[in-house]
Amino acid sequence: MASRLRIFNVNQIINYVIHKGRPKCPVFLQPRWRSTLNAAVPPKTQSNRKLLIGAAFGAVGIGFGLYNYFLPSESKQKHTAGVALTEKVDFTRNDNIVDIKPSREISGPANNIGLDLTLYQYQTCPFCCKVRAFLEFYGIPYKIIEVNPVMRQQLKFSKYKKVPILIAEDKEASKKHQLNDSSVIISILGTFLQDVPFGLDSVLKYYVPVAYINEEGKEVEEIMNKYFLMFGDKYKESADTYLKKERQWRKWADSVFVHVLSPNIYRTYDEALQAFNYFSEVGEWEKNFSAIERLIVIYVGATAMYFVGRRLKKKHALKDDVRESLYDTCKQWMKEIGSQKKFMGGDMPNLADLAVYGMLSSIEGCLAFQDLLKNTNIGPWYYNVKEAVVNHHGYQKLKL
Ligand SMILES: N[C@@H](CCC(=O)N[C@@H](CS)C(=O)NCC(=O)O)C(=O)O
Repeated sequence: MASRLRIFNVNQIINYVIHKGRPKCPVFLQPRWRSTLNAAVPPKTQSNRKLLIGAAFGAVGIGFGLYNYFLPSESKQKHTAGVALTEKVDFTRNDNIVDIKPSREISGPANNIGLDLTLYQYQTCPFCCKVRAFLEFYGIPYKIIEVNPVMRQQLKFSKYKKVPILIAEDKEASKKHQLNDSSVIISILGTFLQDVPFGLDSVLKYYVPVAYINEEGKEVEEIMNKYFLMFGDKYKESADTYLKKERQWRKWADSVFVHVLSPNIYRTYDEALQAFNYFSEVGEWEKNFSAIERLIVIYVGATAMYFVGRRLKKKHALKDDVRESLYDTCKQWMKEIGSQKKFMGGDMPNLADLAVYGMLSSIEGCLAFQDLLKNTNIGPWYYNVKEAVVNHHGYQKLKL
């Protein structure tokens, strides 16, 4: 399954090279929060791009400069104290989406849910892998638009500039909804699949983003119940503990688990290079970049990420040997499942299983993954989830 990876921080590297480097992936790098409430960043010109590629060569020699570049500039974009809550009506509707030829189409048995889905993604982004695991598990057909991480022209229609983005076209209502953020996408679709006739419009009303100024004085926008499935009157109190645990571990995947991946795949310079060559292969960079761009991204990327990986190790207080932290985190996950159950969800993977599996699948081709299989007992669980995903076991659960 060589197809799973282009990765997280590749985007920062590429953006450093091409766009004078704004940190882009909050998972692996501390972000400078870019408000989704404000206008999009203006596109850069081709000549800028070439100049910057030239400049990037210099960056190879000054790896530390690059490393420093990724350091957050917390002082920027501060607001005065105070909290502003806003609610938006029809907030997901986007009529600016341009029809682009999909990179590929994924088929599945759940083809009668009344939605036409298009996933904007990077093949090896762990958040995108997570959404794909969910869709595949339920056998939901969808189209993929592979975003070019250099130019990102496919995201021009959107103010939100991260992936994954899912465009859900409600065929009956002829409306296109833009769903941002992997966990939000999964919760919305998860709720929708409980009761398809209820309609997507009705489900969206439960996931209203609020904009507010956080304690650091920054403007942020959030969907407060992003880990919740909204069951309405189908809610059974007996399921309370189970659901709470599912939510908790989905959140753990986003806020803990994902952070051990990056320092592990960039642990040494050789590993970083191996990872980047792997991303290049599975992300088909030969198609997306010129030969020189590809080499820059691989070598600048590997160099930079080696240093970034060290910084992230510190930031997330990982052990001196980061493999140990990877093993510990996975052991913690396996301990939570226990020896009696096949999955956290019991006989079937639940959303937490899918989240952890999806993210882990993003490093399947890296040395760190091989080491993980050798040093922990996560392998059987991982391949069981994979089997359930690939064979759309979730489809049986749907009442369509
Ligand atoms: N919380 C978001 C995080 C998404 C995210 O950080 N995506 C990164 C890729 S791993 C991204 O698109 N960064 C912007 C960029 O590369 O331009 C989610 O769960 O979807």
